[in-house]
Amino acid sequence: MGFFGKIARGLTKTRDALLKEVKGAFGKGKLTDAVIENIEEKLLACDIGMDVASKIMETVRARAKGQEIDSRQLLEWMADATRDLLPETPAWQSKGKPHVILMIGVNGAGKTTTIGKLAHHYKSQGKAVLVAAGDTFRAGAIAQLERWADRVGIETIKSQEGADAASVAFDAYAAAKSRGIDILIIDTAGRLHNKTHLMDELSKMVRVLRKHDPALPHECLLVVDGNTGQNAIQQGKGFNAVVQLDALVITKLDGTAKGGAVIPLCREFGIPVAWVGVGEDLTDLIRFSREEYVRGLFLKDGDDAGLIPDTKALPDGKQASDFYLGV
Ligand SMILES: Nc1nc2c(ncn2[C@@H]2O[C@H](COP(=O)(O)OP(=O)(O)OP(=O)(O)O)[C@@H](O)[C@H]2O)c(=O)[nH]1
Ligand SMILES: [Mg+2]
Repeated sequence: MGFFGKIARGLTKTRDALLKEVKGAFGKGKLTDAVIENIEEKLLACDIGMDVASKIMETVRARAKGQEIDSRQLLEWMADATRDLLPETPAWQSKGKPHVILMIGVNGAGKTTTIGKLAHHYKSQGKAVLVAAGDTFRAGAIAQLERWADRVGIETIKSQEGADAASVAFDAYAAAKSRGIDILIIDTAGRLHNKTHLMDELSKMVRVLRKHDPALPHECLLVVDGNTGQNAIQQGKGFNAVVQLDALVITKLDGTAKGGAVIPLCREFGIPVAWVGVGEDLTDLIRFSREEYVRGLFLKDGDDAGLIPDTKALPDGKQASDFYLGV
Protein backbone atom coordinates (compact mmCIF):
# COMPACT_ATOMS: atom_id res chain seq x y z
CA MET A 1 0.00 0.00 0.00
CA GLY A 2 1.19 3.53 -0.65
CA PHE A 3 1.54 6.24 1.90
CA PHE A 4 -2.16 6.86 2.23
CA GLY A 5 -3.86 4.48 4.61
CA LYS A 6 -7.53 3.69 5.03
CA ILE A 7 -8.32 6.66 7.26
CA ALA A 8 -7.02 9.04 4.63
CA ARG A 9 -9.08 7.26 1.98
CA GLY A 10 -12.13 7.49 4.20
CA LEU A 11 -11.53 11.23 4.36
CA THR A 12 -11.68 11.70 0.59
CA LYS A 13 -14.99 13.59 0.54
CA THR A 14 -13.97 15.77 3.46
CA ARG A 15 -10.56 16.52 1.97
CA ASP A 16 -11.94 17.26 -1.50
CA ALA A 17 -14.38 19.79 -0.04
CA LEU A 18 -11.73 21.37 2.12
CA LEU A 19 -8.92 21.61 -0.43
CA LYS A 20 -11.24 23.06 -3.05
CA GLU A 21 -12.16 25.87 -0.67
CA VAL A 22 -8.71 26.53 0.72
CA LYS A 23 -6.92 26.43 -2.64
CA GLY A 24 -9.62 28.64 -4.12
CA ALA A 25 -8.96 31.17 -1.39
CA PHE A 26 -5.16 31.15 -1.43
CA GLY A 27 -2.46 30.40 -3.97
CA LYS A 28 0.65 32.25 -2.86
CA GLY A 29 1.52 35.39 -0.94
CA LYS A 30 1.51 36.85 2.53
CA LEU A 31 -0.99 35.72 5.09
CA THR A 32 -2.62 39.07 5.72
CA ASP A 33 -5.44 39.37 8.24
CA ALA A 34 -7.97 39.30 5.44
CA VAL A 35 -6.45 36.13 3.97
CA ILE A 36 -6.33 34.44 7.38
CA GLU A 37 -9.94 35.30 8.03
CA ASN A 38 -10.96 34.05 4.63
CA ILE A 39 -9.18 30.71 5.05
CA GLU A 40 -10.62 30.37 8.54
CA GLU A 41 -14.07 30.56 7.00
CA LYS A 42 -13.18 28.08 4.26
CA LEU A 43 -12.08 25.63 6.92
CA LEU A 44 -15.65 25.48 8.12
CA ALA A 45 -16.47 23.51 4.95
CA CYS A 46 -15.42 20.32 6.72
CA ASP A 47 -17.41 21.06 9.89
CA ILE A 48 -14.31 21.72 11.93
CA GLY A 49 -16.03 24.48 13.90
CA MET A 50 -15.10 28.12 14.37
CA ASP A 51 -13.10 27.61 17.53
CA VAL A 52 -10.81 24.99 16.02
CA ALA A 53 -10.56 26.90 12.72
CA SER A 54 -9.32 30.04 14.50
CA LYS A 55 -6.89 28.08 16.66
CA ILE A 56 -5.37 26.47 13.55
CA MET A 57 -5.03 29.81 11.78
CA GLU A 58 -3.59 31.54 14.85
CA THR A 59 -0.79 28.97 14.91
CA VAL A 60 -0.23 29.25 11.16
CA ARG A 61 -0.12 33.05 11.35
CA ALA A 62 2.51 32.94 14.10
CA ARG A 63 4.58 30.48 12.09
CA ALA A 64 4.39 32.48 8.85
CA LYS A 65 5.72 35.64 10.52
CA GLY A 66 4.69 37.74 7.56
CA GLN A 67 6.73 35.78 4.98
CA GLU A 68 5.43 34.79 1.57
CA ILE A 69 4.27 31.20 1.34
CA ASP A 70 2.41 29.02 -1.13
CA SER A 71 -0.65 26.89 -0.59
CA ARG A 72 1.45 23.75 -0.24
CA GLN A 73 3.28 25.27 2.71
CA LEU A 74 0.06 26.59 4.12
CA LEU A 75 -1.58 23.16 4.08
CA GLU A 76 1.41 21.54 5.70
CA TRP A 77 1.34 24.07 8.50
CA MET A 78 -2.38 23.64 8.89
CA ALA A 79 -1.86 19.90 9.28
CA ASP A 80 0.82 20.51 11.91
CA ALA A 81 -1.37 22.93 13.85
CA THR A 82 -4.34 20.56 13.73
CA ARG A 83 -2.33 17.62 15.03
CA ASP A 84 -1.61 19.54 18.22
CA LEU A 85 -5.32 20.11 18.82
CA LEU A 86 -6.15 16.40 18.90
CA PRO A 87 -5.60 13.99 21.77
CA GLU A 88 -3.37 11.05 20.93
CA THR A 89 -5.18 7.71 20.74
CA PRO A 90 -3.44 5.31 23.13
CA ALA A 91 -2.55 1.80 22.02
CA TRP A 92 -5.36 -0.57 22.96
CA GLN A 93 -4.88 -2.45 26.20
CA SER A 94 -6.91 -5.16 27.84
CA LYS A 95 -8.15 -4.09 31.25
CA GLY A 96 -9.61 -7.34 32.50
CA LYS A 97 -10.65 -10.84 31.63
CA PRO A 98 -13.09 -10.42 30.14
CA HIS A 99 -12.36 -6.90 28.96
CA VAL A 100 -15.82 -5.36 28.65
CA ILE A 101 -16.78 -2.91 25.91
CA LEU A 102 -20.14 -1.13 25.99
CA MET A 103 -21.33 0.41 22.73
CA ILE A 104 -23.70 3.35 22.99
CA GLY A 105 -25.13 5.97 20.68
CA VAL A 106 -28.23 7.28 18.94
CA ASN A 107 -30.34 5.20 16.55
CA GLY A 108 -28.59 4.05 13.42
CA ALA A 109 -25.17 5.42 14.41
CA GLY A 110 -23.50 2.12 13.51
CA LYS A 111 -23.19 0.40 16.91
CA THR A 112 -24.12 -3.12 15.85
CA THR A 113 -22.08 -2.99 12.65
CA THR A 114 -19.07 -1.72 14.59
CA ILE A 115 -19.48 -4.58 17.07
CA GLY A 116 -19.25 -7.05 14.16
CA LYS A 117 -16.09 -5.34 12.91
CA LEU A 118 -14.54 -5.09 16.38
CA ALA A 119 -15.28 -8.73 17.14
CA HIS A 120 -13.65 -9.67 13.85
CA HIS A 121 -10.61 -7.53 14.68
CA TYR A 122 -10.06 -9.08 18.11
CA LYS A 123 -10.80 -12.60 16.94
CA SER A 124 -8.21 -12.23 14.19
CA GLN A 125 -5.75 -11.39 16.95
CA GLY A 126 -6.47 -14.76 18.48
CA LYS A 127 -8.71 -13.50 21.27
CA ALA A 128 -11.85 -15.26 22.49
CA VAL A 129 -14.72 -12.86 21.86
CA LEU A 130 -18.36 -12.91 22.95
CA VAL A 131 -21.10 -10.43 22.08
CA ALA A 132 -24.20 -9.63 24.10
CA ALA A 133 -27.51 -8.57 22.58
CA GLY A 134 -28.26 -5.68 24.89
CA ASP A 135 -30.61 -4.10 22.34
CA THR A 136 -33.80 -5.78 23.49
CA PHE A 137 -35.85 -2.81 22.31
CA ARG A 138 -35.80 -2.66 18.51
CA ALA A 139 -37.46 -5.46 16.59
CA GLY A 140 -34.87 -7.50 14.73
CA ALA A 141 -31.92 -6.10 16.67
CA ILE A 142 -31.00 -9.41 18.31
CA ALA A 143 -31.10 -11.27 15.00
CA GLN A 144 -28.98 -8.55 13.38
CA LEU A 145 -26.27 -8.96 16.01
CA GLU A 146 -26.44 -12.73 15.68
CA ARG A 147 -25.87 -12.47 11.93
CA TRP A 148 -22.69 -10.49 12.56
CA ALA A 149 -21.58 -12.96 15.23
CA ASP A 150 -22.18 -15.85 12.81
CA ARG A 151 -20.07 -14.17 10.16
CA VAL A 152 -17.27 -13.68 12.65
CA GLY A 153 -17.72 -17.18 14.06
CA ILE A 154 -18.45 -16.28 17.67
CA GLU A 155 -21.36 -16.72 20.06
CA THR A 156 -24.07 -14.29 21.10
CA ILE A 157 -25.51 -14.05 24.59
CA LYS A 158 -29.14 -13.03 24.26
CA SER A 159 -32.58 -12.95 25.81
CA GLN A 160 -35.97 -12.19 24.27
CA GLU A 161 -37.05 -8.95 22.69
CA GLY A 162 -38.50 -6.75 25.43
CA ALA A 163 -36.33 -8.34 28.13
CA ASP A 164 -34.40 -6.23 30.62
CA ALA A 165 -31.22 -5.01 28.91
CA ALA A 166 -29.39 -4.71 32.22
CA SER A 167 -29.94 -8.40 33.01
CA VAL A 168 -28.66 -9.38 29.58
CA ALA A 169 -25.47 -7.43 30.31
CA PHE A 170 -25.19 -8.94 33.79
CA ASP A 171 -25.68 -12.50 32.55
CA ALA A 172 -23.35 -11.98 29.60
CA TYR A 173 -20.54 -10.95 31.95
CA ALA A 174 -21.07 -14.03 34.10
CA ALA A 175 -21.08 -16.25 30.99
CA ALA A 176 -17.95 -14.59 29.60
CA LYS A 177 -16.16 -14.95 32.93
CA SER A 178 -16.97 -18.61 33.32
CA ARG A 179 -15.97 -19.41 29.72
CA GLY A 180 -12.62 -17.64 29.99
CA ILE A 181 -13.54 -15.10 27.31
CA ASP A 182 -11.05 -12.30 26.58
CA ILE A 183 -13.40 -9.67 25.23
CA LEU A 184 -17.09 -9.12 25.78
CA ILE A 185 -18.80 -6.51 23.59
CA ILE A 186 -22.26 -5.38 24.65
CA ASP A 187 -24.71 -3.92 22.14
CA THR A 188 -27.32 -1.42 23.31
CA ALA A 189 -30.45 0.00 21.76
CA GLY A 190 -30.12 3.25 19.86
CA ARG A 191 -31.51 6.07 21.96
CA LEU A 192 -31.88 9.78 21.67
CA HIS A 193 -29.91 11.54 24.35
CA ASN A 194 -33.02 13.41 25.52
CA LYS A 195 -35.23 10.34 26.07
CA THR A 196 -35.09 10.06 29.85
CA HIS A 197 -36.41 6.52 30.29
CA LEU A 198 -33.96 5.11 27.74
CA MET A 199 -31.07 7.01 29.31
CA ASP A 200 -32.14 5.61 32.69
CA GLU A 201 -31.99 2.13 31.18
CA LEU A 202 -28.42 2.82 30.11
CA SER A 203 -27.30 3.93 33.55
CA LYS A 204 -29.00 0.85 34.98
CA MET A 205 -26.95 -1.35 32.62
CA VAL A 206 -23.77 0.23 33.95
CA ARG A 207 -24.93 0.01 37.58
CA VAL A 208 -25.81 -3.66 37.24
CA LEU A 209 -22.54 -4.51 35.46
CA ARG A 210 -20.69 -2.87 38.34
CA LYS A 211 -22.15 -5.41 40.73
CA HIS A 212 -19.68 -7.79 39.12
CA ASP A 213 -16.79 -5.34 39.18
CA PRO A 214 -16.79 -1.58 39.88
CA ALA A 215 -14.31 -1.07 37.01
CA LEU A 216 -16.96 -2.11 34.43
CA PRO A 217 -17.36 -1.35 31.64
CA HIS A 218 -13.68 -1.06 30.81
CA GLU A 219 -14.46 0.84 27.65
CA CYS A 220 -17.57 2.83 26.99
CA LEU A 221 -17.53 3.78 23.32
CA LEU A 222 -19.84 6.48 22.01
CA VAL A 223 -20.61 5.65 18.40
CA VAL A 224 -21.22 8.71 16.25
CA ASP A 225 -22.35 8.79 12.63
CA GLY A 226 -19.77 10.91 10.78
CA ASN A 227 -22.58 12.60 8.84
CA THR A 228 -23.86 14.15 12.06
CA GLY A 229 -20.81 16.39 12.22
CA GLN A 230 -20.72 18.84 15.08
CA ASN A 231 -24.34 18.15 16.00
CA ALA A 232 -22.96 15.07 17.68
CA ILE A 233 -21.68 17.34 20.45
CA GLN A 234 -25.23 17.66 21.76
CA GLN A 235 -25.69 13.88 21.61
CA GLY A 236 -22.43 13.34 23.41
CA LYS A 237 -23.40 15.72 26.20
CA GLY A 238 -26.58 13.75 26.86
CA PHE A 239 -24.70 10.45 27.05
CA ASN A 240 -21.84 11.91 29.04
CA ALA A 241 -24.32 12.98 31.69
CA VAL A 242 -25.31 9.38 32.48
CA VAL A 243 -22.25 7.27 31.66
CA GLN A 244 -18.56 8.00 31.57
CA LEU A 245 -17.39 8.04 27.96
CA ASP A 246 -13.95 6.61 27.26
CA ALA A 247 -13.57 7.16 23.54
CA LEU A 248 -15.44 7.87 20.32
CA VAL A 249 -16.08 5.71 17.31
CA ILE A 250 -16.76 7.74 14.17
CA THR A 251 -18.63 5.67 11.58
CA LYS A 252 -19.42 6.34 7.93
CA LEU A 253 -16.43 8.60 7.54
CA ASP A 254 -16.33 7.32 3.98
CA GLY A 255 -19.64 8.97 3.11
CA THR A 256 -19.30 12.39 4.65
CA ALA A 257 -17.64 15.74 3.99
CA LYS A 258 -17.94 16.57 7.69
CA GLY A 259 -14.88 14.64 8.81
CA GLY A 260 -13.39 17.73 10.45
CA ALA A 261 -15.95 17.51 13.26
CA VAL A 262 -13.77 14.84 14.85
CA ILE A 263 -11.61 17.61 16.33
CA PRO A 264 -14.26 19.68 18.16
CA LEU A 265 -15.87 16.44 19.34
CA CYS A 266 -12.68 15.16 20.95
CA ARG A 267 -11.98 18.54 22.47
CA GLU A 268 -15.46 18.92 23.91
CA PHE A 269 -15.30 15.64 25.81
CA GLY A 270 -11.56 15.41 26.34
CA ILE A 271 -11.52 11.88 24.90
CA PRO A 272 -9.79 10.40 21.87
CA VAL A 273 -11.26 8.70 18.84
CA ALA A 274 -10.63 4.98 19.23
CA TRP A 275 -11.88 3.75 15.87
CA VAL A 276 -13.24 5.00 12.58
CA GLY A 277 -15.62 3.13 10.31
CA VAL A 278 -14.90 3.55 6.62
CA GLY A 279 -17.33 1.11 5.02
CA GLU A 280 -19.77 -1.72 5.62
CA ASP A 281 -17.39 -4.67 5.49
CA LEU A 282 -15.95 -6.55 8.44
CA THR A 283 -12.52 -5.09 7.81
CA ASP A 284 -13.67 -1.48 7.39
CA LEU A 285 -12.77 -0.43 10.92
CA ILE A 286 -9.50 1.34 11.54
CA ARG A 287 -7.71 2.20 14.74
CA PHE A 288 -7.59 5.99 14.77
CA SER A 289 -4.25 7.64 14.22
CA ARG A 290 -3.94 11.36 14.80
CA GLU A 291 -1.06 11.56 12.36
CA GLU A 292 -2.86 9.80 9.56
CA TYR A 293 -6.00 11.77 10.21
CA VAL A 294 -4.39 15.20 9.86
CA ARG A 295 -2.49 14.14 6.76
CA GLY A 296 -5.64 12.74 5.25
CA LEU A 297 -7.49 15.95 5.98
CA PHE A 298 -5.09 18.40 4.37
CA LEU A 299 -2.68 16.53 2.13
CA LYS A 300 -3.67 14.93 -1.12
CA ASP A 301 -2.63 11.47 -2.22
CA GLY A 302 -0.45 11.19 -5.33
CA ASP A 303 -1.93 9.80 -8.51
CA ASP A 304 0.05 6.65 -8.04
CA ALA A 305 -0.03 5.79 -4.37
CA GLY A 306 2.20 2.78 -5.00
CA LEU A 307 5.10 5.05 -5.89
CA ILE A 308 4.85 7.13 -2.78
CA PRO A 309 7.57 6.35 -0.30
CA ASP A 310 6.77 5.27 3.20
CA THR A 311 7.44 8.10 5.68
CA LYS A 312 10.16 6.10 7.34
CA ALA A 313 11.91 5.68 4.00
CA LEU A 314 11.98 9.39 3.18
CA PRO A 315 15.36 10.93 2.37
CA ASP A 316 16.81 13.22 5.05
CA GLY A 317 15.27 16.63 5.13
CA LYS A 318 12.30 15.59 3.00
CA GLN A 319 8.75 15.64 4.18
CA ALA A 320 6.21 13.16 2.92
CA SER A 321 4.18 16.03 1.54
CA ASP A 322 7.09 17.10 -0.70
CA PHE A 323 6.15 14.17 -2.87
CA TYR A 324 2.44 14.38 -3.27
CA LEU A 325 0.79 17.46 -1.90
CA GLY A 326 -1.98 18.03 -4.33
CA VAL A 327 -1.15 21.66 -4.92
N1 LIG B 1 -20.67 3.39 4.74
C1 LIG B 1 -20.71 2.99 6.01
N2 LIG B 1 -21.85 2.52 6.53
C2 LIG B 1 -21.87 2.12 7.82
C3 LIG B 1 -20.71 2.22 8.65
N3 LIG B 1 -21.05 1.78 9.89
C4 LIG B 1 -22.35 1.42 9.83
N4 LIG B 1 -22.86 1.63 8.60
C5 LIG B 1 -24.24 1.40 8.13
O1 LIG B 1 -25.13 2.15 8.95
C6 LIG B 1 -26.38 1.49 9.07
C7 LIG B 1 -26.77 1.41 10.56
O2 LIG B 1 -25.86 0.56 11.21
P1 LIG B 1 -26.21 -0.23 12.55
O3 LIG B 1 -24.97 -0.90 12.96
O4 LIG B 1 -27.43 -1.04 12.41
O5 LIG B 1 -26.50 0.99 13.53
P2 LIG B 1 -26.98 0.92 15.06
O6 LIG B 1 -26.37 2.06 15.76
O7 LIG B 1 -26.74 -0.42 15.61
O8 LIG B 1 -28.55 1.18 14.86
P3 LIG B 1 -29.71 0.92 15.96
O9 LIG B 1 -29.45 -0.40 16.57
O10 LIG B 1 -30.97 0.97 15.16
O11 LIG B 1 -29.63 2.05 16.92
C8 LIG B 1 -26.20 0.14 8.43
O12 LIG B 1 -26.78 0.20 7.14
C9 LIG B 1 -24.70 -0.03 8.33
O13 LIG B 1 -24.31 -0.83 7.24
C10 LIG B 1 -19.50 2.76 8.06
O14 LIG B 1 -18.45 2.90 8.70
N5 LIG B 1 -19.56 3.13 6.76
MG1 LIG C 1 -27.98 -1.72 16.59
